[in-house]
Amino acid sequence: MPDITQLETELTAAVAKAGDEAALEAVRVAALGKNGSISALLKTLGAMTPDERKQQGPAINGLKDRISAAIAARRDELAAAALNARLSSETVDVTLPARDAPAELGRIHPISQVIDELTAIFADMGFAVAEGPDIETDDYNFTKLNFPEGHPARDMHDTFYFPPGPDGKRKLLRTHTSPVQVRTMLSQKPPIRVIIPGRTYRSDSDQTHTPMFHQVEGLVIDKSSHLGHLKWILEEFCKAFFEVNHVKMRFRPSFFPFTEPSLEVDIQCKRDKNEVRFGEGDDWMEILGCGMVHPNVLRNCGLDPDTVQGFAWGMGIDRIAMLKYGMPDLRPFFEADVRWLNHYGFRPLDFPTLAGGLSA
Ligand code: 2U9
Repeated sequence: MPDITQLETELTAAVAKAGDEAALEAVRVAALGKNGSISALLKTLGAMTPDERKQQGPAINGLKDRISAAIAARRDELAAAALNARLSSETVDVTLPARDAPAELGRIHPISQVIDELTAIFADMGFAVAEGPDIETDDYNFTKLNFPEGHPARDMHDTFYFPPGPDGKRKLLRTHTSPVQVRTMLSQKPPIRVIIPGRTYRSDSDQTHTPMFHQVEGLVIDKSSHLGHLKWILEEFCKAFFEVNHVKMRFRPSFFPFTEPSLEVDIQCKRDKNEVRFGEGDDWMEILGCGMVHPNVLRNCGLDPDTVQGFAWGMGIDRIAMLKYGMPDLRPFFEADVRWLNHYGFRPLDFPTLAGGLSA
């Protein structure tokens, strides 16, 4: 007769020793599987006399039940231990400092920031923002703006032209945002107060010029808008943009085909080694051009110069961004270097407003 007590002791010890689910399964198969030790004992019952079976049957079945129960209990224990190990390895340390959300990690390009800043300033004065296509017709970019045929700006060396279309006419990449003002005058009735920030293109590339650059132009058309209004607007703009209380500006006569009279505007500044400061000093820096819209331009855009008049101005966004934020070189603006952007870029949720501060 097999020693049931001995087998039970061995199996119970093996169950207790099983350190993981796989080892426990091996013990179960060795005891209760088809060829297991308890299954072998059960098979002996068939060859026994009824008396022997009466005695051995309950003993062997009792062993089977107790070992099955021990295996089930050990399985629960192992599962609980595995869960506890996982829970303790995956604990979250709630005392760690919070990491920036993805929306906080990106940076706004200085050009976008400056466009947002000047939009906020001019919106406060009642200006709307107008937009137009980068690809323009010769008519809107030059002819309607009073550029004579053969004007140097129309030259292939200065302007990017497309190959002629089916009508034989060549489109071009706008060389200034002025065609948007033409479109505005053709589609809206005065009074008009718009600014047009946008990309412009000229065939020019050196340390201070890139083939694509940014301009902002402004246009006011009304019954009696005059240079006094223009001067006030530009002074208010410069004070707000450069965040200073006073600016001195100097208006010099100049020439543009689309304005008459035309003026170039300098702003008082102080040059300190590599730094330029506005609102102080004895130096001057040219920052924009402006003038009264030429009567020919008004006529070309469907307006009567005897009943309406207005003024316009234009300036380079890249240049005023460099001046305001002390960026010495123009080229990195267009190099998409994330290290430069991390240094000079702006936090996305600090949107510039006049009330909240432009660049704070
Ligand atoms: C219309 C009528 C008049 C826009 C003007 C300037 C003077 C000017 C330059 C500044 C630096 C361009 O970025 S820059 O190279 N612009 O000096 N722009 S008046 O006058 C207009 C525009 C459109 C219909």
